[in-house]
Amino acid sequence: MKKIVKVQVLIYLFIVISLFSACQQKEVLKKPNIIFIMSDDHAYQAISAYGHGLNNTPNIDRIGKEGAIFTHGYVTNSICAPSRAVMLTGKHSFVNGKVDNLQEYDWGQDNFAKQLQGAGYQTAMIGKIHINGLPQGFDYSNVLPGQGQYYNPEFIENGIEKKYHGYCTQITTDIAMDWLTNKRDEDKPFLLLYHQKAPHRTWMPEKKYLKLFEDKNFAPPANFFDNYENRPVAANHEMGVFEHMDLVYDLKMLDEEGDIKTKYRKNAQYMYNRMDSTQRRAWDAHYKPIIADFKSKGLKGKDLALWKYDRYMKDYLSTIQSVDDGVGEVLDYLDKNNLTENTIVIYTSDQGFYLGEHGWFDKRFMYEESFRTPILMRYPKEIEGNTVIDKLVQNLDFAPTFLDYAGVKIPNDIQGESFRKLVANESGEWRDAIYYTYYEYPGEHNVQRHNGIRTDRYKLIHFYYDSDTWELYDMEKDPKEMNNVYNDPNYASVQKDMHTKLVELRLKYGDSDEKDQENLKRFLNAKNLRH
Ligand code: SGN
Ligand code: CA
Repeated sequence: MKKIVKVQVLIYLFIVISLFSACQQKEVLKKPNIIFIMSDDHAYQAISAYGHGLNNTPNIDRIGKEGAIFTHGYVTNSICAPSRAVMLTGKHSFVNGKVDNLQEYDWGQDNFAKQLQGAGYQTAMIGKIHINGLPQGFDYSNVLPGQGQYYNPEFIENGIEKKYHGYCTQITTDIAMDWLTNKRDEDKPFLLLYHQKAPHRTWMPEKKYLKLFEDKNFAPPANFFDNYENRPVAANHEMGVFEHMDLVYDLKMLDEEGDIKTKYRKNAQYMYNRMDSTQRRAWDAHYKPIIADFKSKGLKGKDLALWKYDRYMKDYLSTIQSVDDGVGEVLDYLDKNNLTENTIVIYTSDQGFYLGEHGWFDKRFMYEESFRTPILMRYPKEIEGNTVIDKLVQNLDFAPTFLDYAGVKIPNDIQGESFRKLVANESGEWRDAIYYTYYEYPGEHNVQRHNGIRTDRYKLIHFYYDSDTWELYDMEKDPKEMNNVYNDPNYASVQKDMHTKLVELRLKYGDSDEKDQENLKRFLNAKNLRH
């Protein structure tokens, strides 16, 4: 008798435990999946949902239409690897240590993927990460080494290098689709980082889009011929479409005769040589007539500047079309597999980019076009279609936002804030200013070290190192930042308030001149090691 009771109790216990773990399993499964799409150097001006009229990106736009679009999304440090480190850790560069593209990133530190893994998520990192070492926090990784290549790229799959044949953007999408279709564990919520190399320099289009913009003529923005009055640091740039964009390397004028001799011709030849004969045939069929036409014209001065701008836009925007196609494939997959409802999809870039504003390409400066970054987000369960978020959000906020949705406690040392309440249209407090730092100087494109803050209305920038220059902009009256009012007596009180806020934010985030000196030393060391 006693024995029977014992067995009954055991069976009862077994049932309770099984039910409990089944419930837990269900709870875990209810957690939203997350697809975090990031491209490299994708200017918000080149997403049709932002309304600049340059191109059409129906799939990226769809994310915002069925969810939210952020009009004031910013980075904390407008350069690739640091931006990714901020995104992973939710901490400013001077806290996570990856202050520039050169220094090593410590994968041993915490990141949101590790946290989600711990909470039962299956995690994958696919595409460009631009951080050395095996990505940690991911069950599967297949990433480009460094900047990666547009044609026939190498990838590192779980630590092992492989060469792929084809076009990088499509390959990255194929790997992501393969992971979703064949490697995904349907009993777990998932986190997928699907990160494109495009539209990074040197903007090499996919065969099918080589001619996409050939009938269009792109006129540059109104401040293309900026004279940098009152902005001496900006005047020292090395990122001019006219002065610094390489005809052969950037603009594909690799003539067979070798008449066009430029600084980076060799690099262009290397990238051309990577293509197979079929790829080269398509490439040549497109560019050879353009090269011949260009050589026959002998353009100079303003005409040459306008020609360069037009070619830049044609190539840059073509590479984006392939990125948009990939987004479409992923969204379709979610629809077909009944995953749309429970999956958060974010589209963003590692920073913004200049499309001729101030005469530039590249990024780095705290001026709006590179400080700002596109953010679109869909999560049908909590976000209504066509939501517009105009609050100041930063890439610092991704990590805590994802943890918030996954029901994971946000660690106290994370510096960003979850924007879940913003997109759910809930009222409540939100920050009124954001902090920015940039360090990579002396370096490519010659952008001085600087930091600063932005509020809704104003922006204060401090350039330091071998200059000590302050700039203040009234973003309402001067959205293109052409008029530095730092010394304008009418802005004396604004200037004072902004200084106070800058001190407050530096204190809040733990930045200081001492930290800066340390970072400078480490940067110069890393630079020496490279040379
Ligand atoms: C490369 C580019 C630069 C670019 C940096 C950083 N030159 O060095 O134009 O600013 O990357 O870009 S290139 O000759 O290699 O194309 S980042 O996105 O990786 O930060
Ligand atoms: Ca970038």
